[in-house]
Amino acid sequence: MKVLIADDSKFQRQVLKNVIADGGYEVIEASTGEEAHEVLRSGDEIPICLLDWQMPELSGIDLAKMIRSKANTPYKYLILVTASGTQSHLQEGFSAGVDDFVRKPFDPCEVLARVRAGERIVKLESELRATAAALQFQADHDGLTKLLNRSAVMSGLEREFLRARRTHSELSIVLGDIDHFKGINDTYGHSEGDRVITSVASAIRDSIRPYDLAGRYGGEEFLIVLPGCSEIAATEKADRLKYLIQERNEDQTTVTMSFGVCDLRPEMITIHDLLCAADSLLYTAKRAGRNRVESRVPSVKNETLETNQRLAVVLEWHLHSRSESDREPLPPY
Ligand code: GH3
Ligand code: MG
Ligand code: MG
Repeated sequence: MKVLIADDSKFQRQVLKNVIADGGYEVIEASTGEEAHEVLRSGDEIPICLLDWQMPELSGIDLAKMIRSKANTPYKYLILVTASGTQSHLQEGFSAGVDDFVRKPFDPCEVLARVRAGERIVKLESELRATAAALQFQADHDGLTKLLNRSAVMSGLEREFLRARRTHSELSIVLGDIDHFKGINDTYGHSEGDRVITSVASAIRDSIRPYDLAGRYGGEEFLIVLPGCSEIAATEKADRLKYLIQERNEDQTTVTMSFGVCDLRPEMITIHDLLCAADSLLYTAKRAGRNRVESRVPSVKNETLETNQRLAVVLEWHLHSRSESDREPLPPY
């Protein structure tokens, strides 16, 4: 474990360094408060700091206040090294965020004992952080697929919905449902059903960008939230995903999926308006025979007409109708 010693006296630094290095710690030295601040700012993970109270410009107390002002960082155990041990000095140190004191002239065994006490606290804090992170992951994620669970993906959608409305940016969602999944369970068993769900989830995870969100919306239904993504791009993404899912399962089971894709429109007031629109397009895909993507933009890859020509028509329609609140239907093929 690393220990920072910040002291402007070379002699004091050397004495402290000998004691602490002999205790099995890796010592990092700083000869001024500024240098110590720079070392800590550089991102080097140093959990224990011995700070000399009296340093020109940036004192140990100033450093302690700066360290404590940073929220959401791993805990640093701060030991103030001081020649004075008056009640008011101790109070000032503790209220600046210091954990412990070492008085000069110091006893080497006592210094080491106080550093070891710090190590225990830092380790406990780090275990606590790891446990909290694991619990948070469990609370937000689905146990089978490790995608976001329904409530977490809905919260994410709510956040992106509000952001997109406020910044007038694009937002699309993809609602996907595995076709005839009950048949897969009935024919091959529940564990094969679980494997299919997991493989769909991993295809989704591999298809999205780090800032996109994907969650298990229901048993075999998935919601993908695509911030900054147009309906055309989202439709193409769903198309690619549809093929990827088939490809990844073709050696085991025939798996197809149907998708409803929808973007945020001005008339949509809540996320439920957006979800309803995507759900109704998903329903259209199911009724139209499944294994397809439905949006208000036709799925380019599914069509047999000359793709480029059709894409030009779709693009023109899309650009033209974005300025109108009520969209015209797409020109027929
Ligand atoms: P459709 O094409 O219309 O979507 O038909 P479907 O059979 O996929 O849809 P339906 O809603 O009739 O059946 C979904 C089934 O998914 C029913 C449920 O038992 C099963 N299911 C839900 N969650 C899980 C799960 O975690 N594991 C497994 N193996 N099956 C699940
Ligand atoms: Mg289904
Ligand atoms: Mg379903």
